[in-house]
Amino acid sequence: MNQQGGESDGRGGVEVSKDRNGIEQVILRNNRGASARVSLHGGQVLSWKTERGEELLFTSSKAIFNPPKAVRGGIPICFPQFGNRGSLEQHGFARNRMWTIDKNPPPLPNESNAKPHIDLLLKPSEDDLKIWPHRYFEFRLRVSLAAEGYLSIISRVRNVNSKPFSFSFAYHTYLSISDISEVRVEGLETLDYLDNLYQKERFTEQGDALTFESEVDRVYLDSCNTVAVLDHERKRTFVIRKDGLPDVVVWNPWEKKAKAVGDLGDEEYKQMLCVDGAAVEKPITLKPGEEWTGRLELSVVPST
Ligand code: TA6
Repeated sequence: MNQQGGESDGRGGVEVSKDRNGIEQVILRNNRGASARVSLHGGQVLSWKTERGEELLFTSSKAIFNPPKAVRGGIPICFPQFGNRGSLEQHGFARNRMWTIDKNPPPLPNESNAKPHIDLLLKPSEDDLKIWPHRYFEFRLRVSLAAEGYLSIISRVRNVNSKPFSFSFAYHTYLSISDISEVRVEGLETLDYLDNLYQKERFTEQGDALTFESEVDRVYLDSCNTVAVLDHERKRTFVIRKDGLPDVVVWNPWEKKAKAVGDLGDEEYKQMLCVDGAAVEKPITLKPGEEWTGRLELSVVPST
């Protein structure tokens, strides 16, 4: 068993390598052959595969793998700001920074170290403190892969010794789907949502599952902690479980917006859907010494 929970049979485990730009990335494998890949750039999960090697996350064919821009796909971390309301760049700076491997993280309660996992750490640079002053934070990220193949991401943000500060957050999760017309989302029925297409005006979702016929860019508020994304054609359902993340962002750019997004193929809106565990409407406030934990667990199950 190596220090990050690698398994003895040599197939499961943790491997540190570099991508084509020399950026370090970590590959997690479980004993059944499932895998996940995390880049130290942005702490971004870039891949999550089943034991049959099937990719479950979307990555644009036009993705740019050159820092500081975040790769279009996988699970970029939006921190300390979700969206473009605020003084920071869209979705904050964490996804555009180099993280480090945290070799001696504080213990995580209720989290087994036996699973292949990696711990990453982000602290504010001098430049970060210029654009987000007096916020001395430590952001610890744990990505792990369970024996059953589900992916777990745990964020811990601690106010080290600053005055109280607030932030918004999202795991910007690009799910790979067969076709946007074949997909529905369950678990958001009857919730209120802020609609980005109508200046974040508040609406209420009707009573049945969410399906897609045009651009959707919404923040569903105070959702329950489980949301399901059913892909009828692939006969599989993504199950998204979250904790510490009251909101759910749902985004599909549809045809017109997809053409306007330079690092997204014109037709690729059909193969992706973002369903993000998030904390947007009510930013999280931390007093000195306080720590927030946001957990996300993604699994995929067969469904008719
Ligand atoms: O709601 C998700 C969203 O804020 C959309 O408005 C769209 O901008 C998307 O994020 C992608 O943002 P990005 O900065 O990654 O291009």
